[in-house]
Amino acid sequence: MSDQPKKSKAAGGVPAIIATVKTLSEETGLVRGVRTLLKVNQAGGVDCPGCAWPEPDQKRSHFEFCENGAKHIADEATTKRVTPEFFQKWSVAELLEQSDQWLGAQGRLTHPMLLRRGATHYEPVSWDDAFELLAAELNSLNYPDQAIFYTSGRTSNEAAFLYQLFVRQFGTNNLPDCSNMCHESSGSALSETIGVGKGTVTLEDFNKADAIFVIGQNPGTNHPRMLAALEHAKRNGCKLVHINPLPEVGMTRFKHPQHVLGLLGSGTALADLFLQVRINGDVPLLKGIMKAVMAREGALDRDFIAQFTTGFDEFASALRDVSWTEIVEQSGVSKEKIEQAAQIFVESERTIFCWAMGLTQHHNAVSNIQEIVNLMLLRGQIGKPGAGLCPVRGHSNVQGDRTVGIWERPTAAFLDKLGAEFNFNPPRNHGFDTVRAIQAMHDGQGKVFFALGGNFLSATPDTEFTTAALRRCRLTAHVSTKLNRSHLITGDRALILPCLGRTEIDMQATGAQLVTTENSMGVVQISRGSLAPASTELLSEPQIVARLARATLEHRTTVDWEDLARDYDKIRDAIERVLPGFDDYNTRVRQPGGFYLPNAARNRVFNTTSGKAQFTIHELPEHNLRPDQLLMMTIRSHDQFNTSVYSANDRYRGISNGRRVVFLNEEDIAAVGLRARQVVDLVSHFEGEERIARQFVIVPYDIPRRCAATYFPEANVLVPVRSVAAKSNTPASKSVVISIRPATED
Ligand SMILES: Nc1nc2c(c(=O)[nH]1)N[C@H]1C(S)=C(S)[C@@H](COP(=O)(O)OP(=O)(O)OC[C@H]3O[C@@H](n4cnc5c(=O)[nH]c(N)nc54)[C@H](O)[C@@H]3O)O[C@H]1N2
Ligand SMILES: Nc1nc2c(c(=O)[nH]1)N[C@H]1C(S)=C(S)[C@@H](COP(=O)(O)OP(=O)(O)OC[C@H]3O[C@@H](n4cnc5c(=O)[nH]c(N)nc54)[C@H](O)[C@@H]3O)O[C@H]1N2
Ligand SMILES: [Mo]
Repeated sequence: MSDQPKKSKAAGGVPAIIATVKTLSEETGLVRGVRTLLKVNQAGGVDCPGCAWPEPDQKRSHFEFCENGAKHIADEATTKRVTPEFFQKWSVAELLEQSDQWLGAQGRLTHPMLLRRGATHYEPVSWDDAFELLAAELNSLNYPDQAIFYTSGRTSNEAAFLYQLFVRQFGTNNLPDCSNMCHESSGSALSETIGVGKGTVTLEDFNKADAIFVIGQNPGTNHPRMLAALEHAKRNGCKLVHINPLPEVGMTRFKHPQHVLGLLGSGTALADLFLQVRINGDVPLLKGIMKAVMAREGALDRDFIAQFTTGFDEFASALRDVSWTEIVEQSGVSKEKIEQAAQIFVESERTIFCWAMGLTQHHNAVSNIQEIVNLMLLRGQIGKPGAGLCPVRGHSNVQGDRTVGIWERPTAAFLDKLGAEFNFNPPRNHGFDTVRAIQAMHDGQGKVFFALGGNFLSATPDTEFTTAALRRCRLTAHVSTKLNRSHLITGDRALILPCLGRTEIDMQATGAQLVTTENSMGVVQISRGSLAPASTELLSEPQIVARLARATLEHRTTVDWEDLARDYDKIRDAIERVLPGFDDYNTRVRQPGGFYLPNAARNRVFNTTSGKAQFTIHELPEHNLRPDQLLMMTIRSHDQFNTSVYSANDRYRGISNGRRVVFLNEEDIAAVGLRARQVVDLVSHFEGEERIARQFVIVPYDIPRRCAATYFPEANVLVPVRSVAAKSNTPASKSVVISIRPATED
């Protein structure tokens, strides 16, 4: 224990408040900062650009934000600027030497910039010339599928809908998005088993639940407002179970920042039971819980199983064949603890299961989630108040983007409606997802890469492979708010197209516009910025898409792009005509709190192939680690938003001034003959290939044997592009096989 870092005792509380005020005052000047924050997540205000956790339908506290939401807002509302002079001073090669943190800290992008073929520096370019250049490159392709159009999940419904319309009028379904690396596994798992690719609970259900399981998720850092919902549930007598390789601080101790004055105690111990599962030990663990549940008299909801499900008998018989020895050995959790979890599950009439990246980024990620579905079906815990499935989404509008058509595998029904509304024939072939897009660029099939937000290079796996892929493109173009590494690893030519952020006033010819987003629980709501734009040159995302579409498609298009981009109400009218559930979109979204999209599974209507909820059978995962190998997960620190790194600290885990760290169990450190704080190289192993990440510092930590943790994106070089989840094709960035060597210079 002695060598382990000193962790923070409680998440939230006074240190969180101090950190909030500090971040905001440093970045934006205190007055502008607080004014922005007071509008965050208020009805009609700005939707926090951080996570997708919902706001209460009624009774919003005046502070519906969190320490980390404040950092994300400050990151966007900063008063620092990246101007043409900045690019004149710094060559691309010099910028590449800088850290992600440094790049992000330079401020907001102010002007469209062009990197010419062979040039060392970006130079300013007019918007018209930028669109002309893009149009010329796109129109010179042999066929539309040579272009790739990526989206990150901050894009509004309006921008996303226009974007997919443009891309499909251009002639391709190559619409990879960050979701492919995020909750795609949840979507695949749930569509197959319950007929809807989304969760089935609302925030109100959290107030009614008797038990909430949080598995493979670190809400204290990534969804801090969720802790308030958990604390509230707990006060109502709800039991909380936390399943994670790490004892994440938010789940073990939490102080509600809004109760700051009453905060002299040590905070609430949120989790009643903590199961310290091994990395990727969840399938065996869930099978264990199900075995224990099945063994308890009267535990099954036989009526529900008979009326609403199919496949139970085969499922039950396969489960009987799995032994407790395998379960305990592979999950790393004792039978006694598994029995305790089963007891909580059986005693609860209303249970919610929450999960995030700890389950979705493994080879068998879809199995992980389908085992949760199996467990919940056993007791009819889907489609009733206080119970259900809750994949906790990441980016604030990643769910909405998918709803309005950002998908490389669109349904025929959607394409039919889109084609009918805009009088064209959308392409029917499925397009590239993120991993296939990287491979296509690498082998020369993808030639133009366009990104609406995000940081493709740093977010994707196999950094060196992806670098080579992007460098083979003729043109790479990014619509962005902040400078990032994807602007520096470019095709023959590159464009940076700076856009408005969500906190800013979006003024168009018909007046100030609002945009809409869909949160993790299917609520569509307004977001309206209130700050003056970071530069007068910025365009809104819908404007950028509309002008790109006009320049590229000219008179080949059936869409009045200018009309849509000058009045977003008209975009919403079109969405309403194309998609179910958006009736009276413009009216209903303006009501306080917005509106819920319909969700059949919530009403026990299961639109699967059989018309019933499906039990499924899954094998135990196999790892076959060599004695010197470990299974590594890549996770987020408390001071980053995905690839935007705010500082090198991770307060809740006791880390300061370093991100190139590898968390290891003390016994493993000794077993491989290394010591705490030693500098090492990490080597990943996949199908005979090795990848190396150099100069990581060993941190002894409370983590199961044979497991390791590093930070994303520093460790992405180790994640092989071909190492993906079955069905969802999501990179298995939480199941990386590594070995560790004393550091060498390269
Ligand atoms: N502040 C902040 N907020 C964010 C983000 C951010 O970067 N910063 N990112 C946003 C986005 S896009 C997303 S998707 C979400 C991500 O939210 P999370 O999914 O919470 O993010 P990760 O840090 O990837 O954490 C995964 C958690 O799963 C655990 N875990 C890893 N492997 C396993 C496993 O095999 N089994 C189990 N049971 N647990 C495992 C890890 O220990 C960790 O606690 O957060 C969103 N919100
Ligand atoms: N190894 C590993 N890899 C991972 C993960 C992991 O856990 N481990 N997690 C994966 C997950 S869950 C996700 S979601 C992806 C994230 O992948 P991305 O969404 O591609 O990455 P972000 O870091 O969120 O993107 C940050 C950039 O978005 C731009 N930006 C910010 N706001 C706006 C805006 O309003 N408009 C526009 N146009 N641009 C904006 C800024 O320029 C900023 O630099 O990474 C994935 N990669
Ligand atoms: Mo995500």
